[in-house]
Amino acid sequence: MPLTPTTAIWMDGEFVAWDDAKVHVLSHTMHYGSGAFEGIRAYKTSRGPAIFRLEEHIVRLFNSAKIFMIDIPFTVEELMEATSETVRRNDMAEGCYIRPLVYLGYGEMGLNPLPCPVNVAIAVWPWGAYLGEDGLNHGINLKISSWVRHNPNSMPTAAKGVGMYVNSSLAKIEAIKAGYDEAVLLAEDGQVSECTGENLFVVRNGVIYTPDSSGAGALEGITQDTVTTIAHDLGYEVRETTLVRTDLYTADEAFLTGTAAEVVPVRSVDDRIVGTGTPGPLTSAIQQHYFAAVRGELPQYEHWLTVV
Ligand code: PPE
Repeated sequence: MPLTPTTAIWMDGEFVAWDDAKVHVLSHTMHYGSGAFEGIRAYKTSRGPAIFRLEEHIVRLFNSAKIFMIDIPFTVEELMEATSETVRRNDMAEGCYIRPLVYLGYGEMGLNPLPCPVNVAIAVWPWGAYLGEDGLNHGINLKISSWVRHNPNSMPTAAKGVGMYVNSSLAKIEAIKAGYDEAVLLAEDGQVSECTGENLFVVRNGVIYTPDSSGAGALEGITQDTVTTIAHDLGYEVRETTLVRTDLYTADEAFLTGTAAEVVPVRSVDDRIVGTGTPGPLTSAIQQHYFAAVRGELPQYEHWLTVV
């Protein structure tokens, strides 16, 4: 998806014009991949643009950095304020995607990241349906990847680490080249983990299941948590469990969740049509409530919004 530039990017406490937001080619993260990032969305609400679950995202950024022993030279409060300020400064009245990035900058080479300068940037841009409008409305086609999700002892799967996404990109390439929309990654033991940038849910006999975050190396998704809360509030049972690939083939419904992707129905997995091949009733109800929640239309979820 081509990027639509906005006006200013926050870099280490100052706003820099979009075209001038550059780093040196010898920045450490460019070579070795240590770094952490977040993906957040702001939505248009009746009270102006509001950032969805800002604090949870910034706290996860700090936890990711901690795992990599990167000391962020700002506080959680400072980065929350900087994020709000970036949305305000760029006039994102219609909402936007927000990308905070913690990276190791210029000045040191070699594998020891500890002496490196730590830089932080926050950029915003308008981003439509991540997996396409058609996918959002009618469902997407998934392929189980031949690439295996990280083992938690080779990569810290609880972290949203920059270099870790090479695994996701390889799986994405494979799926797209084979004519699918998105890949499902399995753990080494065959457990369903997640998609390249989304968590997975399946529905069977009215019960909703999602892989538990500890088992299969999936990121603990904030949208996964949002959707679990919404599903409970709608009276549905949600169980964290172990899933294998055939659970996806035979599910009544399946859907993906992520900040960028939002809530996306699954049409098929490895060419097996899921359910009727159209978004199922639970998927549709949850998707509808998710969009109402992020747009500030449901008072019970107001506490998740930070109006900028
Ligand atoms: N798993 C992975 C691997 C992942 O990257 C994401 C977010 C999720 C699950 C869902 O997490 P959450 O956003 O907290 O519900 N993926 C981000 C990156 C997208 C990108 O292309 O970059 C996102 O959705 O912002």
